[in-house]
Amino acid sequence: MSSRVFDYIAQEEQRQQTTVELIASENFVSADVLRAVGSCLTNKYSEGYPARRALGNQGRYYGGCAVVDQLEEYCIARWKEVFHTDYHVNVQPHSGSSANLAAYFALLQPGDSILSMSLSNGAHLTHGSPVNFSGKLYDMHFYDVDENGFIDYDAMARMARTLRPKLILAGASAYSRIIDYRRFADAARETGALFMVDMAHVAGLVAADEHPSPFGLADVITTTTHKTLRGPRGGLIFCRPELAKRIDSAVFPGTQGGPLQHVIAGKAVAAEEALTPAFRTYIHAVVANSRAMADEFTAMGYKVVTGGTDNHMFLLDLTDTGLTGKQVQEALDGAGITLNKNCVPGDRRSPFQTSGVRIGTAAMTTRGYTAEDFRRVAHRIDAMLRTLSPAENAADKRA
Ligand code: DSN
Repeated sequence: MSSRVFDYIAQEEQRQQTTVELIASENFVSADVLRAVGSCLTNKYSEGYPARRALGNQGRYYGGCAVVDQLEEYCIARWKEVFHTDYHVNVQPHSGSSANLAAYFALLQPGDSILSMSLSNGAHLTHGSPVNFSGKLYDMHFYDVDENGFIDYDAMARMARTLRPKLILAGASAYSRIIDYRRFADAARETGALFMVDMAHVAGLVAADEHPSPFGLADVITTTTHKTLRGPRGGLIFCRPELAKRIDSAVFPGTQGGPLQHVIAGKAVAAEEALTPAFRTYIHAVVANSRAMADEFTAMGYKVVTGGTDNHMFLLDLTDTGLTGKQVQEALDGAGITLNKNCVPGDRRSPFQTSGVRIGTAAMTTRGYTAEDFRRVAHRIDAMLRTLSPAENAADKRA
């Protein structure tokens, strides 16, 4: 037995239990999710899919899959229920990035054009970063936010008309407002593009009806399961039934081998939990807490990007303070408050420094924090920021 490894786990458990966790993409799973992910299912190989004649798949490539076949079907059925959808569901992606890779692989050829949100203003690495497979394999074009930080839907639609992209992508890692999926769907329909949504950040809100749903509008929807959905680290893909075979083939054998049945079990538990009234209450509190904290910062004179939030997170724009996001992240780390630096719209500092920080309420709401607790943390952050001196020439530094 490796006491070293279990020491590290104990240390991390202690860190998680004693810090204020404000990273917008993190959460704390239930004991049942942990139990499923730590189960004997990790021992099982099950390349392929539970045999379904309707999809023309051949079943598994290994024996002994009778139980995991039922488990995977059960997981699929629960996620359909969570999102009230008859879209096809693939529960095998190992992560959100794997889900996006498979979705592109299913729908596009290398060199095809994608219209996606600009990376510096809130999109994810897999939405076309030049250092990511998405930016290397596809012809990426980016729509942006307006001067107030809101998605510029008119400009996006104009770009779609000019570019006629093969795919329009909606979704973000650092956008605090409702995303109007209908505007994207209209642009896609008008220009003959496929429409894909990466709802990783807001999936829990969609499940609890706190954010408009992309189902019925998008051709393909990807998500992670570990953010606001509060499940294990992993991905899911939903698609219109006519795309099912392409999506399944793109996941396996296209981009992955054996699925992680222990994680699929954790995803199934998370879906069961997302179906409970308690989950709706939780997500409602996440959004209310995010609003309360953003409003408290505004009241203290800070600039919140877009002036507020509709979801589980917001961006604090530190440009006027002269502080960098990196400086603030590091100082708060030392004070037991965990968040991450983030570019803000029009940021003149590098992504290594940034002029902002991203703050999320999903994890600490799970821990039982109320709006008053989040206001108190806002004041602790303010007190810490007052002790820092503005960085000089931070725009040029690489750290
Ligand atoms: N890296 C994640 C985030 O922090 O938003 C997205 O996958």
